Amino acid sequence: MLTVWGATYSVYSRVLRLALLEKGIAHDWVEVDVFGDAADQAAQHARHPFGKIPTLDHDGFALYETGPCLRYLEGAFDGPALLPADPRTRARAEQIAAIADNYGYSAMVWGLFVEMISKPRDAEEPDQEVVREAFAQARIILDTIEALSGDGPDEALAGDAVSHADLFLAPVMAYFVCVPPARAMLTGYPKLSRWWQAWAERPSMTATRSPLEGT
Ligand SMILES: N[C@@H](CCC(=O)N[C@@H](CS)C(=O)NCC(=O)O)C(=O)O
Repeated sequence: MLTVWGATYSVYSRVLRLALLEKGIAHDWVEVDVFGDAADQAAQHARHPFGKIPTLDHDGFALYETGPCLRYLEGAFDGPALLPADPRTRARAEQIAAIADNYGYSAMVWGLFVEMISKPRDAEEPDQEVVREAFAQARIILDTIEALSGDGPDEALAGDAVSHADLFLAPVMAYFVCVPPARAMLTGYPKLSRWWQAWAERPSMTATRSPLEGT
């Protein structure tokens, strides 16, 4: 029995859900709102000392932090491999995943989507300094991933098949492209543009669409 606690608006929850869907792993999904609901926040703190989502429980084995959760699924379940076998290709996949995790989430989601889409939606002014810095970071991230990505199929940034690289970047990119100048920036990156076209229509992505996108 596998249970996952997360939110449909959450980037990291979506990364984990993409892995579950891509591997075809049956699970129970429990929606928790760690930003707006005090009871959910308290309950999530009991599962995760920092109160973050997602968390999982597999037959009594409790785990948090998205990277380790994905690596656990890789070892504990059947289904398509989401990490390449070749050590260098695997390292590349994990490197791109780490770039999306460590730099992409803060710049492309918080620095651009939240500042330029969420805040104006809530009648708040974006912080122009944060936006300027986030665009500069996004440029580095896109330059770097375009250069690191291989020449495999459109949906795979590393190797010949979908990997953790794609799973970590796709939910970040889904928010990034909601920002019109960010979407325009993406057109300057041929591999990443083809990759995003493939991922935007991928069944695991359309099944996990965030309620905050496209409104
Ligand atoms: N390092 C964590 C990051 C998870 C994370 O930041 N999740 C966000 C939602 S996408 C969250 O729970 N934020 C709530 C908060 O910061 O209070 C992981 O890999 O799972």
